[in-house]
Amino acid sequence: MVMNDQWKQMERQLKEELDKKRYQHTVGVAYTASCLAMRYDADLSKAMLAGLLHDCAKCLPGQKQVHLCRKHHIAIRDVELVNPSLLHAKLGAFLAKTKYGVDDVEILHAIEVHTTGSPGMNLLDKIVFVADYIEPNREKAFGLPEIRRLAFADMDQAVVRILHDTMHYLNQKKGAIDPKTQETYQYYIEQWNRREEKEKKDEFA
Ligand code: DGI
Ligand code: FE
Ligand code: FE
Repeated sequence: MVMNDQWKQMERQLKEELDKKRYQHTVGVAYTASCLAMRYDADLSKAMLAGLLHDCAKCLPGQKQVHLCRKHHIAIRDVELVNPSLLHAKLGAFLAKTKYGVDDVEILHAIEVHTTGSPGMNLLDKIVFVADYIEPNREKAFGLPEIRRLAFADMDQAVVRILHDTMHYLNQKKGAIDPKTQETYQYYIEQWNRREEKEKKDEFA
């Protein structure tokens, strides 16, 4: 399905829904996700589509996002009420399904968890999560060149690094940390430590 008429129609619609920078970011994430899918043998079409739609709710004003979630019975947690920008991930998954006609549950899930991540992310989730952070139009995040290289060398290490840097950024900014972000971070740090221990053990075995 890569780049067929449905794709072009989605691009047109997104161009109207998003501001120019966000649209460019969105296309950047789609292509970066496709590169990661090539590298890690994931489904190319799914990665591109999830990347293209991941921020489809991002440019709606916060209060509108809250309103739409309530209207469609999408649960809002306290931290999301204080930071409605966190809502664009789950609202994005809802719009991807209802407005853009995507019914693939894996794509919808990757969109839903793209901001906080989630413990036990599958490959597609990780691809979108990482592509969102490293796509070529992103410039501000610290240490990007290294994370970009890492993303294509060792996906799990890139995930840990992104979560670590995001936590650091949120702590410095004194932004409310979503318990889900914290939980994801904890999960991947523990997984990483286990992997390192095992590698050490194997080395001396
Ligand atoms: O939508 P994008 O800007 O492309 O990227 P995103 O959906 O990952 O959102 C990025 C922002 O979300 C970034 O500034 C970090 C922030 N974020 C991630 N986890 C949390 C968070 N913000 C708050 N307040 N709390 C979190 O736990
Ligand atoms: Fe986003
Ligand atoms: Fe994004």
